[in-house]
Amino acid sequence: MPAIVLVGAQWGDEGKGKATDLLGSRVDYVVKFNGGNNAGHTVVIDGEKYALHLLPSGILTPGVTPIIANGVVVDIEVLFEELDALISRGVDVSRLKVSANAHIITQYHRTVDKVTERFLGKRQIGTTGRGIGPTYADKINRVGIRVQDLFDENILRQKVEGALAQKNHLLVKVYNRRAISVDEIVTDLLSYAERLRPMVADTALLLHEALTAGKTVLFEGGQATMLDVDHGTYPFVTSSNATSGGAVTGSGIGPNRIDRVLAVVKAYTTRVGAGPFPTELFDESGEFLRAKGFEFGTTTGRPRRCGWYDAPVARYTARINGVTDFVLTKLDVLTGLASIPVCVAYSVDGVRHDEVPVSQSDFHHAKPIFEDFPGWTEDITGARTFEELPRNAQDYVLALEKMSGARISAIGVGPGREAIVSRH
Ligand code: 2SA
Ligand code: GDP
Ligand code: MG
Repeated sequence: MPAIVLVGAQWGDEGKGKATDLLGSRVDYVVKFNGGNNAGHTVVIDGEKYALHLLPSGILTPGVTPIIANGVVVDIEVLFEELDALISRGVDVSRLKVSANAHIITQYHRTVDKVTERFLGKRQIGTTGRGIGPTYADKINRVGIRVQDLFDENILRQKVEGALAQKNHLLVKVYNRRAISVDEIVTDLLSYAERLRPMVADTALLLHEALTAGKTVLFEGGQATMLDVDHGTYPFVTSSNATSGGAVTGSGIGPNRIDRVLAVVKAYTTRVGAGPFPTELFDESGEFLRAKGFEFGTTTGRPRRCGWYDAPVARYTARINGVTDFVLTKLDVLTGLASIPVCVAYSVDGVRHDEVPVSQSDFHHAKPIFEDFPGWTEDITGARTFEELPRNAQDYVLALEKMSGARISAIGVGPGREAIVSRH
């Protein structure tokens, strides 16, 4: 399997970090192709917990070359902080490559992210406040700063001037904030240039050469399908393409290079931030999932909204991404429930919808139609084969597989690296 894309199937935090880490020993390159330090991936190795934001999870696997590709937005200060934290824990980070075409998150992007959210009031997106949206907006508006700009002070200054002309107008006139100085930004960015220089590469060329040489490359999606700017619950989305298509534009490989598309899906659903979420629970079942699944944001610590599994969302994900396999995570969290509801379709104003409705207003008003499955009480964290799972857990997995449109090839039964059931 030379090129594998791994994406989130729901609204994020499905356990992509752990899935990537698991595949790590079988791959040569791990590529982050979208998003930035809004991501939060937790990987537990031998009881030690690693929380990664900007760096690809593959950085934890010895021998793997981690790549931050062109589709990523990079906060360089955060990049160095994360690298230093890993270095101090003995992780070899020397292979990391960063695309010369990746866009840079600056102080003004973070400021604009926060003031915009405040300004939106009740219509807030609930962003992570890391400057992600404003940096992608500048990219599309053609006033972004790219990694390669750090190595030419004249160009950098011109670009920062261009970007700040608009930003300062907005900050001063609309948001009543102080103007940001060009010098301040240029000096800050230049201070990172020398340390960054050896990591900077033409990563599209590097990946082309790697794939041509038969190397295995894993493209690790940040956020998830329902947060994708085109296919998610717009405007309650992130500002990048978190779906498998993003792996192509976000890294510079051709679509025909992709062999497998894995989607990581939780055995229930969570969401951070605002936006529609039909199966959301507001009762003690939601509390149960939050407490037992430890559903708090890795980046911001925010409590995650929790709900039951949504099969139409999984089917939508299978279709939009061309999913070949699902990795089902956190099945262990459901242990102890007498019965487990699964959303099989929606009712919108009394009309049944078997698929995710294209109209956002319909999705906002969608009421889940549930089917109940019997639960189990046995501890499943030690199971390593499908047969070792209790019958009701097996039946739950098989039912999800049937409804979700692709094979479930692996099942997470605990946070640790080893807590996985493979189905070949
Ligand atoms: P942004 O900051 O512009 O990308 O926010 C836009 C929306 O995207 C959601 N979003 C996320 N949802 C789940 N997990 C994310 N990463 C962190 C984690 C989140 C955290 O892994 O736990 O720590 O809070 C993530 N990143 C962005 C966000 O909630 C907005 O709805
Ligand atoms: P990501 O953003 O998709 O990488 O996911 P996060 O790391 O933000 O959130 C997933 C959380 O679930 C992490 O704390 C993982 O350690 C944990 N996790 C992953 N797989 C499993 C599993 O199968 N069972 C349990 N109990 N926890 C898991
Ligand atoms: Mg996460």
